[in-house]
Amino acid sequence: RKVLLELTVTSLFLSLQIYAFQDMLVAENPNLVSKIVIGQSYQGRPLNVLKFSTGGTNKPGIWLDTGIHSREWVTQASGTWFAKKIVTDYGRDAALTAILDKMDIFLEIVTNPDGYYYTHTSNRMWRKTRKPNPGSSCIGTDPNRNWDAGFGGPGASDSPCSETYRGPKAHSESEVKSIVDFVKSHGNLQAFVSIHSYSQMLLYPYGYTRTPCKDESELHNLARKAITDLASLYGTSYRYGSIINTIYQASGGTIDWTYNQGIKYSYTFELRDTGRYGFILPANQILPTAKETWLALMAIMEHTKDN
Ligand code: ING
Ligand code: ZN
Repeated sequence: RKVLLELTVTSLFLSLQIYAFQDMLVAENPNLVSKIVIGQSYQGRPLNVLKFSTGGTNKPGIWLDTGIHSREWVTQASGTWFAKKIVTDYGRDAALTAILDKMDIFLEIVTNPDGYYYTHTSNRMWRKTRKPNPGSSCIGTDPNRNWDAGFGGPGASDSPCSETYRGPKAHSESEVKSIVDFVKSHGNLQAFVSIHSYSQMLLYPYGYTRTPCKDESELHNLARKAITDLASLYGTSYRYGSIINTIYQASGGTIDWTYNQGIKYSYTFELRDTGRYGFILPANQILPTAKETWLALMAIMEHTKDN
């Protein structure tokens, strides 16, 4: 019991450290990093977005989010590593410097903070938000079925007890609506990358329909380049393709909505592994996962800059 309590305290401390880390990064790099609070979670936690910008107004933007599903812990850890990588490489790595000279990068690391807290305190396998559902004892909505893209269609559930519950209506979850409002008010995002685990896949729209998206061939070729770069580091093998053809049909997904908003380079990653450890990926795989994923992200960001 004492060991369990200590583990809980330690991991809670580590999750709070992500907030402290973000503020420290801003304090240490005021000319490059700022923090935007785009809203608050159902339980009142801030929805923080790190903005990496070298100045200028309404530059084109690249969005990255991790942890929209709370149990996918390697994603929040990788997001934290990406933040540090950006400030380390700016001014040193020519490719990242060129990207940041032309575009701003937005990074939401803890996209589902109530769920993330819950995975540290009560149920390591929690996926959804933590908003109660009236008339049901089951809690939470799947924030990757809650977007207004094929909402309510096949590939999501209307049962509040399901892990893929779509919610009472599109954008009912403040964690989702806050991103929707941000995307609309920004108006110039050109890439949107939403990071999940696990399965080792790089996916593009659509998930709700078999109709290919109009940029399919470009997105397919860029995905191939990105996963080839990813594999160059440790040989990790990824599959790639549209959501519906590669993983399964899913309606109300994040990147189907962002793509339909006109953000051409809309992708979802499924990071390591392929199921041996699944969501409980050992900590010694965090750094290799973050480093290899960064190569794929760079491929997507460079292509976005040049197109
Ligand atoms: N997988 C995703 C899920 O939400 C996915 C797969 C990606 C669906 C993009 C729709 C859009 O089911 C995990 N592991 O969450
Ligand atoms: Zn997920």
